[in-house]
Amino acid sequence: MSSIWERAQKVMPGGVNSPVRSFAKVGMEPIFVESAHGAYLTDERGQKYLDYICSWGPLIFGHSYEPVIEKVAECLRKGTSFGLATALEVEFAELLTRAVPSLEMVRLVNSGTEATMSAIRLARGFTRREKIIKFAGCYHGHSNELLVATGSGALTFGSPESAGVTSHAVQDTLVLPYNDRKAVEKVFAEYGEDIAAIIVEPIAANMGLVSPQEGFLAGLRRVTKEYKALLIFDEVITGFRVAYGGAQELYGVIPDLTCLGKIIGGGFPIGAYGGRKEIMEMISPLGPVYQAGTLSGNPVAVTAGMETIRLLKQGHVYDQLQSKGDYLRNGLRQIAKSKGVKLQITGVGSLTGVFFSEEIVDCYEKVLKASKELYQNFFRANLKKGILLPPSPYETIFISTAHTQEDLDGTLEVWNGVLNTWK
Ligand code: HOZ
Repeated sequence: MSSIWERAQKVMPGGVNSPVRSFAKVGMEPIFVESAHGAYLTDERGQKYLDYICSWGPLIFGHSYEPVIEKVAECLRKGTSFGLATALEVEFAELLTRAVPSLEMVRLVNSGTEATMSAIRLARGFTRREKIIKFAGCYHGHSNELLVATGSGALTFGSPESAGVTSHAVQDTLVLPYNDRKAVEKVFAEYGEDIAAIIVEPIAANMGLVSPQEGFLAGLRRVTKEYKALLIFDEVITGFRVAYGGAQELYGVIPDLTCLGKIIGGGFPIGAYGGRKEIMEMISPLGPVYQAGTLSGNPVAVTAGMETIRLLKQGHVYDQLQSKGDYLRNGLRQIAKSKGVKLQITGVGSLTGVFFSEEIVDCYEKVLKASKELYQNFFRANLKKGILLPPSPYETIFISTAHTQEDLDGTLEVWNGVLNTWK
């Protein structure tokens, strides 16, 4: 009988259902997960790993979190999809609009890609303009117009511009360097009246982790207001991750539209976009911007998301995650310094980036200059010791509340050993 990996390659492109799950770039077979609990994954061979991928962000409380699972189990018995409205969705929309400063109204969809794609259409419909600005290295899902100079899997596999995307589809997408306010102002001075929106990850988390420089987000807010363009925050990763109200709460910059996903589904497929009422009322059935979905707002994802968000509101989750993140980053910084390894460690709260580079990494260009090969070595050495990092430097390391002090200390011990024999 052939191995799962052999079977997978015969029936799925690259043996996976999303490129980031492939370990091809690190010269390995993917991990086929059998089960996961808390901060740990077990693969089909029975090998256990401390997981720093956390499903790429949704699992802020770790895997199979009992309070969420219980609510979902209750919900399943009542039906899994109706294709009709529910009181549950209303309650969830109320919860989201109370939590995220920019949301007056919200529309649920099924993924982050759908959320960003729909927000762009809405911005164009509302402003009656066609051009959009995105930043190099930001990844907003895989819709045609946003698949330009992207990070994440597209960059890992060497296709930041995808085949199959027509030049027509991206002719109105202007790509600028992240953290470069001047470049934004210049483009607005030239095309300001034609620009519908800027879409940005307020903390870029798909090219490793790159934080916004002081004043960058506020600058985007100012220039979009001046030219009556919309500012869209893609908070699919940062929403409910870096603060209860997302990066917009953390930095005090309120966009016109916000895209959400990941955490708001509590481990189930979901997405959402929302913002000012006058903009959201452009969406069908109220307005002329069409967008729809059979499974949108399905009770299972909504139940898991609602319980997750309720639990996030209680307790001191964000303080806890911030200290865990700082502990890991500071620990690694000290280890690297003591061994003379040139590392840049970036991070906000439970999001961390590791770049093998001598210079500060604050934009796509510098991300590309950091050593991909050294990161890949680091990944492989960690995996051998049971620590699962993202298999690409163009992704982010995630911590959940399930990562214990013991887990973090164990990780630092491994990093100390790995960097001991470095060079
Ligand atoms: N944003 C996620 C990784 N950067 C997406 C996960 C995926 O592409 O499968």
